[in-house]
Amino acid sequence: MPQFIIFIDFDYFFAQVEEILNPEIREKPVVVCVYSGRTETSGAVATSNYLARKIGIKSGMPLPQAMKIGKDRAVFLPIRKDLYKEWSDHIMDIISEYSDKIEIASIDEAYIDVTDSCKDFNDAVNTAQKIKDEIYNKTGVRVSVGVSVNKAIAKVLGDMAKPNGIKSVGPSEIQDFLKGLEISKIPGVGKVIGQRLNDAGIKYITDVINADRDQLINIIGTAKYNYLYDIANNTYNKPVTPREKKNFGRYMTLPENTRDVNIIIPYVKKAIDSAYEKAPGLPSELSLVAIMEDISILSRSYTGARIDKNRALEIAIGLLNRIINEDQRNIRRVGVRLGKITKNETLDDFF
Ligand code: TTP
Ligand code: CA
Repeated sequence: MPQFIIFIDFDYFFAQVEEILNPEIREKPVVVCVYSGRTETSGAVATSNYLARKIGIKSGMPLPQAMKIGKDRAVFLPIRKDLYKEWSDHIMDIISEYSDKIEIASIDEAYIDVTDSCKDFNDAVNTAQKIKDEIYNKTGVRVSVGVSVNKAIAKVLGDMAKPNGIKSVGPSEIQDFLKGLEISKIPGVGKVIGQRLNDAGIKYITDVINADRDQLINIIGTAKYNYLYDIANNTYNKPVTPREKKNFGRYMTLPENTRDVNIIIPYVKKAIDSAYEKAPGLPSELSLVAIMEDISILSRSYTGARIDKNRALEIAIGLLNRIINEDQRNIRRVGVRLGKITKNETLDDFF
C-alpha cells in the first residue's frame, strides 16, 4: 500500500509575510536581515523575495555585499522572528485540520500523511490543492506543494513547484519519474555528496540500484546508501512523525469584519470548544489571537494554573477586550491557542 504524503513549503517565507503586511514593498526587492550588531551593516541576509534574488541577493549573503547590490532599489528590513512564528503557527493549525499525522519540519515546512482519509491518489491531490487554497484565502500566504507516495519524493516535488505551485507523482507514475530524477535533487544529497556520486557514475537516483554496493557505502556510508536505495527501489516509506505538539490553536472566520464583542464572543466560544476537544490535557497558557481586517495578527496571552474550559472563556473575553481597547481596527478572524499543556492522567499512568 503506498502512502499519500503532502509536503508544503511556504514561499520566501519571512519576506512574504513582510510583503503581505506592507503591500507597497511588493514591487521592490525585499531583504530580511539579521543584524549582528557589531557595526551598523554587519550581519547576513535571512531571506529575500524573488525580485531580490533576481538581482543576486540571497539567503546567507553578508549584509554589506547585499547592500552594495541593493542600494537605492531594495528594501532592507530587520528580522521579526516572533511575528513569523505567529504566522507559521496559524498556517500549521490550518494544515493540521486535514490530518493528525503532521510533521512540522521547520518554521515553513510540513509533511502530512493523508493515506487514511483519501480514497485514492487523486483525492490526495485534490486535498493538497484545497489546503493550498485555504492557506491563501485565510492568510494571503502562497505556498509550494508536492504530493507523492513518500516524504522524500513529496519534498522533491515541492521544491520543483516553487514558487506558488503544486506538483504530484502518484503510484502509477512513480517508476517513470524516478528514472528521470537526478540524484542531486534528493533531500539530503548536498553539493559535496552529489559531486562524489556523479564522479562514481551515479547521475540518476535509479543508478543506485545497479551500482557497486560496497563502493557506494565507502563514499556515503551505510545509512545514506540504504536511504537512497530505498527511494530508487520505491520502497522508501519513512513515516510522517508528529513532533509533540506544544500548542493547539483553533480559529473561526467572523460573518463580517467587526469590533462588536457580542458578535465575536460566540465565535471565541466555538474556537475554545474545538481546541479543548483536540488538546490532550489542560493548558497553563491561553492566547487569544485576532486576525485583523488587514490580515495582520494580534495576540494577547494569559498564564496561570491548569485552565479549564469555563475559565478559558472568561479569560479569552478579557483578552479580547484588551485587544479591542488597544487597537482601532475591525477583526476578521478570531482564535484561541492553548499552550503548556499538562497531559490528562489516564489509568495507564498508574500501572
Ligand atoms: P527556505 O524555505 O529555505 O527559504 P524561503 O522560504 O525564504 O524561500 P523559498 O521560496 O525558496 O522556500 O527558508 C525558510 C526561512 O528560513 C526563510 O524565509 C528565512 C529562514 N532562513 C534563514 O534565516 N537563513 C537562511 O540561510 C535560510 C536558507 C533560511
Ligand atoms: Ca520556504
